[in-house]
Amino acid sequence: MANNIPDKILTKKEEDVLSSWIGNQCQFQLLYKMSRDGLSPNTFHQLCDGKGPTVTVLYNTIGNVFGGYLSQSWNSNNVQITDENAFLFKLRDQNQSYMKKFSIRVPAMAACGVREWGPTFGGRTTLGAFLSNERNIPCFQQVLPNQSTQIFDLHTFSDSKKNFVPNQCQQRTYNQVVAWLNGFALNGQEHLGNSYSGSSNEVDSWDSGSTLSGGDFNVLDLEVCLLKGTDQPWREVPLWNSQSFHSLKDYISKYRPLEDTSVTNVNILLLGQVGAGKSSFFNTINSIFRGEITSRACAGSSEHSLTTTLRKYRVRDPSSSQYLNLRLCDMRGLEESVGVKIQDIALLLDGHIPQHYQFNPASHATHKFPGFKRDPNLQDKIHTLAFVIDASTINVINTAVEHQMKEIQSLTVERGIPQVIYLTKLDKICPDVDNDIRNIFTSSACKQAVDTVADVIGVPRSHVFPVKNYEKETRLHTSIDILALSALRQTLVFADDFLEDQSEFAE
Ligand SMILES: Nc1nc2c(ncn2[C@@H]2O[C@H](COP(=O)(O)OP(=O)(O)OP(=O)(O)O)[C@@H](O)[C@H]2O)c(=O)[nH]1
Ligand SMILES: [Mg+2]
Repeated sequence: MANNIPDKILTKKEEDVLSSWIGNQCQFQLLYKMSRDGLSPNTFHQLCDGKGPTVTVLYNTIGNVFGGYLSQSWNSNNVQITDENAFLFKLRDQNQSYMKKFSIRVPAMAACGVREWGPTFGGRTTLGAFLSNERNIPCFQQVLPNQSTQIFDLHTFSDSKKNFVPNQCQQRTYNQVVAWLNGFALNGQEHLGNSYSGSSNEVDSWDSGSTLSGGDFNVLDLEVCLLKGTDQPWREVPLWNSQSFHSLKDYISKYRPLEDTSVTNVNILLLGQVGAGKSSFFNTINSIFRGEITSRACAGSSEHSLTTTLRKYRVRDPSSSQYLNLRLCDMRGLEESVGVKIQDIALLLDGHIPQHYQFNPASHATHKFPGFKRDPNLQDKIHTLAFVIDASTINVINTAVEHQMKEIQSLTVERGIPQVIYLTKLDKICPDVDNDIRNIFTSSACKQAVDTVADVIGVPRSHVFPVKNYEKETRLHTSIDILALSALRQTLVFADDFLEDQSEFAE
């Protein structure tokens, strides 16, 4: 075995990858290092309990580097640790870079805080009963009575004579210990695919037989690092995995407007300043369902609004060969001089304005316009208003446009139409978000933008949805999809609220 073992297991690049998976740029502060502190559950708990979010990293003799992240503190209370953000990872396989993340599937069984065990990820529902029934037996015998009991995704070690614990570990140099021991023979076990996904987020296929350790529990070192600078997210962070993506997409595919009404599709009006990203939002949703980047709605930058007519876009879901039960209504952007007549907005909200209506800054629509609906019904109305706002310009928003938005808001309030805000271009205000969209919920710049826009428009912060439209990307990204679908899902919930109100009103 080589003697030139590096002092620190993780490279800077690997720390950065872990930070991006965690969703925040973190500093790694060493709490426990087996080659320095000895192989002892007691010492591990003394140094790590109650400290905050940590990563545990193992470095085995065949060159695999793997471990787990826990956003909750370790403890010694003999309880399961619940953690929605936890994940397992492999960073190197036989010394080759192999960066894969395995997300949590059962947050209630993310980890075990047991005095006699080292870091242990995963668990079993009967753990509490198991421990209390067998209180007199040393813990390792309880959980490892025979190795066929497959319970933990990653159990590192427990208090056991089976562990080779070097008594004079601290007095020896690191390389001496390594050379002498050929690694610490841990009595841990690994069964990836129980509380944690057995396949990496980066691929959808099941990595059958995939392991973190490659079957080798002889480790050259095991480190537990405290993560500093992990700001608390300002909103609940979604699980950025394909499971969340599919459940959001399924919800929207299967969505049917409230049954009590005659409405078959809900109309969501995309309204906002020129260039805010209205057409791009439709393109983003359309791309997600089509499975590739599409650009049906013309999007781009121009002095005046690129979109000049009303388009009530349908979105086709190729997986069911049907259209979604919603229409995304894209319209001309608000601007100081040319703009849209406020009367047109009122007529649009009430369902009078037909598809392809050309907004005319000089005059508003009348019944003389072809297709003008004299007696619109509930199906023709707008059921939710989505203000699309460019986060990079909210502090310099034109006062005339702000005034128009206030007027439009009064019109929607009078009619009881729910309002949401799609806050776009957050990638332009925060480099961390530009780097990785999953940083959005820990970015203070994004939080500030959400607070400001909620204040300026006058809607609750929970109605403001950060989104990132497809613009420079050439392929779909799960995290971008999750943001856009989350915003659309909640919009549909609000549209149903409106329909429910309307049907009660009609009784
Ligand atoms: N960086 C970034 N650019 C975006 C985002 N959304 C839209 N864009 C870009 O902003 C520009 C304007 O987007 P559009 O979708 O055309 O905006 P619009 O609101 O439809 O504009 P008008 O139809 O002209 O009123 C385009 O160049 C888009 O690529 C986003 O989330 N991030
Ligand atoms: Mg447009």
